[in-house]
Amino acid sequence: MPNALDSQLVDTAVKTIQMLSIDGVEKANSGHPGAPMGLASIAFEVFTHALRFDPEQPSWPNRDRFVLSCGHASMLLYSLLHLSGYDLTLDELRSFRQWGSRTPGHPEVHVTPGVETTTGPLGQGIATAVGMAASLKMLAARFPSEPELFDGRVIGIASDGDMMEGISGEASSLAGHLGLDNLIFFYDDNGITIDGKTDLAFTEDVGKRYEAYNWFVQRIDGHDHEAIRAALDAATAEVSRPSLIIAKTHIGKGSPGKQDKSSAHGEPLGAKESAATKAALGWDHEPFHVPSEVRELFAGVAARGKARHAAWKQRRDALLGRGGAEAELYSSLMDVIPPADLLERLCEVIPPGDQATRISGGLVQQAAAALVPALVGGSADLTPSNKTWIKDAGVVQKGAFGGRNFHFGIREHAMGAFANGLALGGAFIPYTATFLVFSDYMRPAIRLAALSHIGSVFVYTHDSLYLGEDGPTHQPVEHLWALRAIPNVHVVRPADSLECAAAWTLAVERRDGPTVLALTRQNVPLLPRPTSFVPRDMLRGAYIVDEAEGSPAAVILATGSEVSVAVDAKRALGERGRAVRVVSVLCWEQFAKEDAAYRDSVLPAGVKRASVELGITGPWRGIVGDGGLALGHDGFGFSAPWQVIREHVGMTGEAVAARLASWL
Ligand SMILES: Cc1ncc(C[n+]2csc(CCOP(=O)(O)OP(=O)(O)O)c2C)c(N)n1
Repeated sequence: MPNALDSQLVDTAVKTIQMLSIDGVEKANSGHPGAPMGLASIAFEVFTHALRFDPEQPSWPNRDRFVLSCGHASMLLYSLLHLSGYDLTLDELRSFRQWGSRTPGHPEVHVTPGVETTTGPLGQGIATAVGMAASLKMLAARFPSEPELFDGRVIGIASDGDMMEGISGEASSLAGHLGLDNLIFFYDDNGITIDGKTDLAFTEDVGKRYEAYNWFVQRIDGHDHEAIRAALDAATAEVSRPSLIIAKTHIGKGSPGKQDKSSAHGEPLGAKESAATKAALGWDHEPFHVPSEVRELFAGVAARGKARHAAWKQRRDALLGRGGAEAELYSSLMDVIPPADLLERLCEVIPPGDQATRISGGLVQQAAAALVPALVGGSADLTPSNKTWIKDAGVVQKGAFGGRNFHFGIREHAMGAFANGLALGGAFIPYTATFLVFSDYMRPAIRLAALSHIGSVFVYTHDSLYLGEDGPTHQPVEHLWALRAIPNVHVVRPADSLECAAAWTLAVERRDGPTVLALTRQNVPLLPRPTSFVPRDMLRGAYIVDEAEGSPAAVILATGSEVSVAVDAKRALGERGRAVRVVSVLCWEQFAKEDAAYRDSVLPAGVKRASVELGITGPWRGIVGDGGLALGHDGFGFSAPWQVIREHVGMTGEAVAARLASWL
């Protein structure tokens, strides 16, 4: 750790951070100045005293990660990234919240160098940070010959809002259980939220709660630099527990009219208050001024980081130079390149005959895990139902991070964010698992994965009313479309075992956004395929699984368990002299990205369309168009054996054929 700096210089640096934040918000005439003003001292100490980073190479795998969970304080982060030497100019700070800038309203990981994760929806940041911390521990465990290769930490700041959100509790409980001592969070205990004082709604003892989670809890004055540094040092020295540093701070610190008021939270100070603040703090400079001594100070920090990075590279090169299993593993984790013939290899393991896609999916996943060491994950206490356990690969647990399986407990929301953190760690392809209906419990994390281009894989079994006796509380109806409605999410619903091989291929190969796998509880038949069938067509998202004999009177689009129903209906229609084509829609989003010629060849213009999917029909109507037919189920489900439900919802081959025949 560096020695304490000259206090005058520290004071100037802290004011610089505060002023940049005020100026950015003022210029944008929008944003949140209060938290950055109150957090400037903490952020300064984090970046200059604790954090190990190389601003010129922000993706150094063993960098310490900084996570601003209260993303609304984004100007704080942008100010620090600029001062620290990241590729973020003063002009970018001047363009805060403007079109095309690298300084959007809330931090976005794929937009700004140095931003580690997208934050703004409160609670997500700290939960994602837990996954990041675990990923570093898991990397360390994989390279025992170089114990310091992955000793990076995750340091973050969370606000009252973060602490109130349930996801932070789920994730922090998991972090404490796992003993993630490389995770250090400040809690900005300023007692203020938008509506007023926190005690309007929040009176618990957060510290005691975190102690109960098995965190090391310290309490400090968040404007006392010595105390901040001491707390960071103690947190760093702590082994076996994550750290929470509860820092009492003043929102809007230094503003004569707004300090400690909720009015400091979400609106610019305004010209008058801004001038009053600068006068009160003795800051007599143009907006966006950075004193040269502050630049120098941060340049020194950057130089230290660069040197650390260089030393780390030597260690890494030594590991690679030795060759052998660790070197090989390093490359396969850092450079995830799935085998070019992944689909073909996965097709080899599919079971013969009828099978539930959750079971075939599990078998295929085993094979994928053997080929791709980066694949790690777990279930929210439904492992035996989800079939997602990686055999002979061990479990990740406190003090033993070499495994590949997680027990997430019944914490779906945190599980989703944790997976995103694992993916952002840069070395793993994470998957999670639960029932499809509970995707609702993790939807915000899925949305952030999509927005942030994170390749998490979300496995959902029990994907329809056919889960049966558990009834409507457990039966997804709107969920497939609710997930498809999130931009950049790929929803993959395989129809049979062979399509499970395609599903996992799509999921593993897709690294720029999340993939949802929807798998059945009940058996589905292995579909017969024509000799002309090209397995790689499955990867195009939709393909002709059963061609019409003669010119088709209609194309039937079906997904998952309804594809075999559509095939049966096609046969029944054929007996009545009506020729239809059956298209399996494995992943509509993938199909939409295929070239127009392919799409037209599968779904020719001018041919009538019908859809068959056991869920809400509304969105399908846009696809089948005027005059089209959408068969599904618009309502909640039923508690009964699945075969009984199937009869009642009219999803047998005969019933579907009858409805298609009258429509045709
Ligand atoms: C999930 C979620 N709900 C609501 C909001 C809107 N929001 C932004 S900040 C905030 C609360 C602000 O209080 P606090 O977290 O204490 O931040 P501070 O006032 O200290 O800046 C709210 C409700 C949000 N960003 N995320």
